[in-house]
Amino acid sequence: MKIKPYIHNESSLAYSVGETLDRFIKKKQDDFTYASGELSQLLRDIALATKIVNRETNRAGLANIGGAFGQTNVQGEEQQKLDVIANIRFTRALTKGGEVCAVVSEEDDEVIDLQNSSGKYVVAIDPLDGSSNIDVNISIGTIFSIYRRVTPIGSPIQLEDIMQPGNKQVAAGYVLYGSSTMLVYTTGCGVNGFTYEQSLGEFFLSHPDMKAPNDGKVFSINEGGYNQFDQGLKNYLKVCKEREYSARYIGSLVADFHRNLLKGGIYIYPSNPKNPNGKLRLLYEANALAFIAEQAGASATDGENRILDIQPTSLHQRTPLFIGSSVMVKEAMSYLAKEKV
Ligand code: P6P
Repeated sequence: MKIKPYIHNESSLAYSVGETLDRFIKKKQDDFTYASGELSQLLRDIALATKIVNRETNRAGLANIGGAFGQTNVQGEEQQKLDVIANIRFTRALTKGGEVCAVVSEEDDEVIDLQNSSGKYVVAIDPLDGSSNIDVNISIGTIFSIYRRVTPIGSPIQLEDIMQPGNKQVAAGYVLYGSSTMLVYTTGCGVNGFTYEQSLGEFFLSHPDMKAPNDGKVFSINEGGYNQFDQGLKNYLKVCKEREYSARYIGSLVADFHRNLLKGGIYIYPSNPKNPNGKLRLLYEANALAFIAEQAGASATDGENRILDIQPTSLHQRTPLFIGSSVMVKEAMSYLAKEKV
């Protein structure tokens, strides 16, 4: 019997399709000797739900699942049908996956106890951020944070399992349903981006080891609220305009964040009289993107404090958000600080 070694060759006849998300997760798990595979399984569960939500967002207009659901969520925001669908898809996938004991969702007033006290993880998620953009075909996103529960496995979940600062995240990610669908995540060892190949139903590694430019020339803020901005913020925006930076604001956090992460820039959602703590939510928006930002060499603050160090005090608490290239975030904070002295 003849045996010959397989020799991988990049034949133009059969080009390599690249590394799938599944293989990447498995390979990274092998890097952690203590890893038992539950986090890997949880990431795969999220990826599965993402594929289903991707399919439904792509055909919303055709399947009569666009438009308003007819109720408001705990935020007082009008729920879109896809908000509700996405929330069901992710919660169901996390329940069936068996690795999660509790979910905090933008779409649910209370903590969702998955009745799985053996689950090691807690997930905080915005199932579909920017969903008001669905009907006008603008990019939307999913944002998620993963924490290890702090109370004993097998015991009922406690509030302390949920109210953890962002610096306790074991993983975080976002999905951008845009011109292509991308999943970007970190487990604390850098940031990697995967692009969804619809025809194969797989995510493939397309953006290995993502690093944000230290500085940038793009600022993302809704200047409709300019008159209510703090003077320090007005002073910073004045400098951006004097330098002829580009104003880019999509109205979809994940899309603005992703562009700034790749190209350099800062996204700002400040506090204002209508939203004294800003609009964005700490547990399932700011923390996840802040973890990813810092892992990619960028920064995230509330204008004064590092987002990841904020101790949550309520489930749906909001926070001002200054996130993106570290030089830009630092300079913006310096202008805010000058006005406070
Ligand atoms: P505004 C979407 O509702 C969202 O949470 C983010 O995705 C987006 O950046 C922001 O709010 C838009 O808010 O007040 O500018 O319309």
